Amino acid sequence: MAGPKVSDFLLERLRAWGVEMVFAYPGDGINGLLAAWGRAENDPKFVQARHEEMAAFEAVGYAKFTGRVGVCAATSGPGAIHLLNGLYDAKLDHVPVVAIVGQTNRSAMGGSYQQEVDLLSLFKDVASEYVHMVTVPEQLPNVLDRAIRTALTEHAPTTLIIPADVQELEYSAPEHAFKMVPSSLGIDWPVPVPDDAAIGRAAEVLNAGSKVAILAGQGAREARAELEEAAEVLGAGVAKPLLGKDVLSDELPYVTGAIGLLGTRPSYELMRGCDTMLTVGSSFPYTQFLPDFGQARAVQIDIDGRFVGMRYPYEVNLVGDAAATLRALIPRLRRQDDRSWRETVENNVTRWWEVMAAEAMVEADPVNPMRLFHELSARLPDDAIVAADSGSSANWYARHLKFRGDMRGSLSGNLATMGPGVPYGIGAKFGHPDRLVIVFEGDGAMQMNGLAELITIKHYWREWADPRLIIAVLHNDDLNQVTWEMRAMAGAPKFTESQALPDVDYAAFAASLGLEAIAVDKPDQIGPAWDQALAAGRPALLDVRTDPNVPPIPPHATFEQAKDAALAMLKGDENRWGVLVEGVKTKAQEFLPNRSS
Ligand SMILES: Cc1ncc(C[n+]2csc(CCOP(=O)(O)OP(=O)(O)O)c2C)c(N)n1
Repeated sequence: MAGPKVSDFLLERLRAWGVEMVFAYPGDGINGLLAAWGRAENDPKFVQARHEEMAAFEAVGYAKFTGRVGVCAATSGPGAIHLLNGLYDAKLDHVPVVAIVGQTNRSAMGGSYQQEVDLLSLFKDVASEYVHMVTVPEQLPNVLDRAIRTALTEHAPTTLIIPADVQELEYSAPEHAFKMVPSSLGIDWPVPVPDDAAIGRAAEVLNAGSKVAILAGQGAREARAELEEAAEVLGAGVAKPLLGKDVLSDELPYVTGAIGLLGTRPSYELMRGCDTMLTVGSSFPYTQFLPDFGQARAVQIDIDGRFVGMRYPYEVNLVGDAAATLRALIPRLRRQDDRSWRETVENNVTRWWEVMAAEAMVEADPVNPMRLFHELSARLPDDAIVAADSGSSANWYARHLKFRGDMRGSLSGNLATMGPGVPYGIGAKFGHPDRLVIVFEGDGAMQMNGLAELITIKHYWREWADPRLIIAVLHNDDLNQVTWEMRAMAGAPKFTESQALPDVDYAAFAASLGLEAIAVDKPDQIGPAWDQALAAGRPALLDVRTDPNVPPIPPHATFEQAKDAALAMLKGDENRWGVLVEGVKTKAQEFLPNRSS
């Protein structure tokens, strides 16, 4: 009897690595693999997306929300090409994903054969950490194991190319022989900590300050207790870049929330006012939101030596595990007895949340998008998972959701691509079938990817222990983020041909798939709509008619940006009057009397 084929061994090896599912789409470049999947009784589980880009986003979402490696698979040529955007999302947000792709038979390679694309070149950039083609069976364990280990080590996408005919060869293991590369399973991690002298230099900088700001990114996720302790001792405030939104609870009075263009005013003020900065696990790129050069002395902690020392002139660059390095640092920190800076930060934060609540309740036509987020915030269970797409929803996600407990959240932080919202949600449900998952997405992103991927939800939701995956669509018939960016940055009016969207009945589409579908076009329907969706016992879509004239401009928008936006409107923006009214009403909330005092 013939032994297992290369494709059988590949699946066996994935199982041995603990891979439980592969997000994928078929094609004849991976027919051998599909046949093996049938023989393996679908273990690991083949999760069928509508499009390979969605399969890649699902793998990214799965990896982001579980911390495990995400695996996706696609056929040669067009299937492989479709994976790219999702894999770039993984690369830019530092997420471990392995892509397995087919290729034409070895005998046809180089012959401009049907669907033959130079995959090694195609994946060279996105999978720059590791991309290899398996051309003989003995290569397989090593190439697969290294693809997985490298993805986990470098927090990056890697790719494995297997020609169709190689998938069908009988597997033969590498021998104890010249030019053979054996391989073994598993990996155990070091916990790197900088040496004592470096910790001492960092402590000296931090102890010399009296107004300390901490910037805590996604690399600090496993260092929650240590961050809280360091912030307590130093009397610091903590700002969070978008991908670090779930690193520290927004209920802590000194956590200023998001930072950056989508960020909060207290984060902005924290960085404007500090004399010392400690960055942990973040390579937040927008220096204009950091202290001025020369204003603050700064220390950085990062696990990856390639990412320290840039973005700001740091005095001490510590390469180490966030939690372990903070644990080494904390005993060397002097408690800041003057708590006045901390009090200022806390007052700013208290005031900020009041402004957010007031802005959410400003009347709009028909629904203020901020209220959609605001009304969900208090209803979220402590272990909810939230994803947002790129678009105006990213602004409201950043500013209006108060994270606490074990909540997790993410979006396409660095690639900022449209379209990952729904597939991230699906990846999250496969990673955590027992947790509530919420996705916020614009109508443009729904038309781009989300609608098709609702079909994937219809296909699988009955397998999830808690079937609730709720998609909230910001239905404003506009590519609103672009409209606002053009107004604010370019001083240009809305260009209708580019930004106006054809109207679609999202609720009707969801209903046609058997999902709970709720249309909302009045503000007081929002709360009941969330309650209905949360109680539905099946996935739900909220089709919410949001007002495109509510400005997603940050509250600290510069005078120049405000002036450009005003000029844009004078140039004949079709939404001129609504925009001016909503902008003024929203902005006014900041200047109303302080209700906490
Ligand atoms: C793949 C991709 N194409 C284009 C863009 C540029 N872009 C960023 S946000 C946006 C508009 C999003 O519109 P929509 O999904 O309707 O959300 P809204 O801003 O209206 O809430 C566009 C076109 C992008 N980020 N990614």
